[in-house]
Amino acid sequence: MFHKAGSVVRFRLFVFIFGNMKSIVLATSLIAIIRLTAAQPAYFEPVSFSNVTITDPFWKARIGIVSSSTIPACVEQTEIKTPRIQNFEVAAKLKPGKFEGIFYDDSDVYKAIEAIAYSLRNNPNPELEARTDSWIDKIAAAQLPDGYINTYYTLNGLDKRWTDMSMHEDYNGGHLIEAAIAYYQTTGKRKLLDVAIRFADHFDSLFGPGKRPWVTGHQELELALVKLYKITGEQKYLRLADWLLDQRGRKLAVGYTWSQWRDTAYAQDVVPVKQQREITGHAVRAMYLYTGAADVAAQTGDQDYINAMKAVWEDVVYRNMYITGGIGSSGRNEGFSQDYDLPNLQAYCETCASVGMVFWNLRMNKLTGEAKYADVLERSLFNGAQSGLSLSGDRFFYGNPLASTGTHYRRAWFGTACCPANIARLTASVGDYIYGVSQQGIWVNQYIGSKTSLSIGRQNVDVEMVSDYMWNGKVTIAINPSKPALFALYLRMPGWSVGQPVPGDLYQTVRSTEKKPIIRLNGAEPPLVMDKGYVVLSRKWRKGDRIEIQFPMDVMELKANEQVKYNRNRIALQRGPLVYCVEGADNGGNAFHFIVPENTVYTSVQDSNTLGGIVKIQFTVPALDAASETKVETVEKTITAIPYFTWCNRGQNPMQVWLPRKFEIIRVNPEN
Ligand code: FUB
Ligand code: ZN
Repeated sequence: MFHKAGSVVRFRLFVFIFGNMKSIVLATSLIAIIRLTAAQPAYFEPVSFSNVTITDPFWKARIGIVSSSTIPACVEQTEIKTPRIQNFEVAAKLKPGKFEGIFYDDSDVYKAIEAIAYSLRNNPNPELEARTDSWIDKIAAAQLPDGYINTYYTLNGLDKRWTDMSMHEDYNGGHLIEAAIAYYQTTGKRKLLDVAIRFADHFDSLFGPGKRPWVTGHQELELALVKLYKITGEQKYLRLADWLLDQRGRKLAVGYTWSQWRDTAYAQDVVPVKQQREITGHAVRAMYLYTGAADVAAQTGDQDYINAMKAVWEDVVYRNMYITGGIGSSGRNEGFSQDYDLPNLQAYCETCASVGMVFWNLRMNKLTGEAKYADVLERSLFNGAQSGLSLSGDRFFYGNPLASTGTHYRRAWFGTACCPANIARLTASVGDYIYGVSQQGIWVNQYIGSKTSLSIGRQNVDVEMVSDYMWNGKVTIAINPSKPALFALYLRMPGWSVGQPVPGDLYQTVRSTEKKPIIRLNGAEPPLVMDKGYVVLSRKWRKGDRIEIQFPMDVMELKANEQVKYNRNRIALQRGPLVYCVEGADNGGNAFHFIVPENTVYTSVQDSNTLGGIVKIQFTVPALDAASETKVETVEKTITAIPYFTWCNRGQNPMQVWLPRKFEIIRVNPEN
């Protein structure tokens, strides 16, 4: 299986070999190049959102809200309410002034442009495009002749540039590259892409083998360079990404300072990436690092990266992930602390970290062909990440705790504003996560209603998925090849639908269902072959073939591993892919006044009038009679639970995900 970029590269290689076969030096470089392009180990290539039309009512509305509300909020904050664009104007000498804000603020401009690019593809908007063009003019004007671009250093002293790893010059540059590629792909305009290429070439001229050492202070450039390699076919960017990864943990980078966070575990810089087996430090840095490593591995086939990431992934999912798919429990380092240290009230769970989980798990899924990665992706996407964006689209969570006494609230913006544009770019491009394609067939990784048209070999296949998966577990997929064609359809069977919601033993079902997914092909139940968590339907497909799936939607009770002290004698509710919580707004202003005994009966209630239309879960259980938590006189009360991602859309409220079994632990402990 070869990627497009691989073909470009191979053509260049051909020209190179026959045009220049003169010296041993060239032959040596060729060996290095071949090593970087030979292996293409991915099981499938994800289908880009640009080839996927979302029809799913939930996700279509969500994408619409991003265009109509989130993007305007990002634009207003970026250009009008904060001096982020102004910094570029001042750096370009278009107006007088000084740098204002934080040294990584340029990245918010780039991330907003990336989100705008995806949004423009979903919802063309000439006015927004013109405004973005004007931003790009200012960015281009702020670039120095040598390709350097960073408004903080341009305005605060270029003599200090590239001396301090913690100052995000690399991170900002990575986001510039991602934005430039996205904008080019949507609009065909390459002004920003040329800025990004000049920046990458500038970086390449300074750092690399035989040049200066460097370790990215906030990983991001690695994954961006792989994207740049794919779009340009230029090997040097892939080599640079590989080299940057290889720099970590070697303490080679002498001659510059690390002004903040001298603790190298914070930046996953203790041991070389290929030897890493444990998750440490800052959660977003870690996610972007492993996403970049997976991207390099997908191009080079480097098994050492894959082995390292498999081990680190297990450390995340088996011991350090919240039931919501959120990660990074500690605000101290915005990241990981000890295994099983997963407090609820104090959970940090940055929105960007869940977004990063989605990025990384897609890569792991495609590298291994294993559904468990798409399971975790789904968990983070539907729960930990989506909770970061309000239903109105213009209010945001930075942290996503699993309990609140009512003090947590959604904000219009943040001083450090990484999360809003991150959740915007993820949501606008959610189509990236649905399908994969390989020579063998089509992979259905997420059950999000959509249409796409794929090529398998020389065969065109139209796919249409109608999905009520999220709320009622029902999915219909129509497969329409242009001519009858033999290939496999890989249907992910979500772990939650077959009794193992989360890989490993961090969370287990206390009460699940005996029911299994029901799959029908043209009305009959086909023989089912399972491979790595996928049902594989291999056959000659014909126009009009139709698959129907009904996933079991009984409410599941989950318990946490006993080592998670905060969740002892507590259960969490999950229905389909959604984790639920109890919020005061539905329960007389209280969320901490009841217990959930064993054998509680749950009823799922479709409610189109609440929170944009949800299925809520109701159950009648013993609750405290009075608001006073000292008076333990109980009555039966009907409690309503809502999907976790929808909480705090009706003002500040108490909320909890992990529900107590016993009255002794009913109070919320501030340490939790
Ligand atoms: O440092 C840039 C961004 O700010 C990180 O990704 C976030 O975690 C926040 O620290
Ligand atoms: Zn963030």
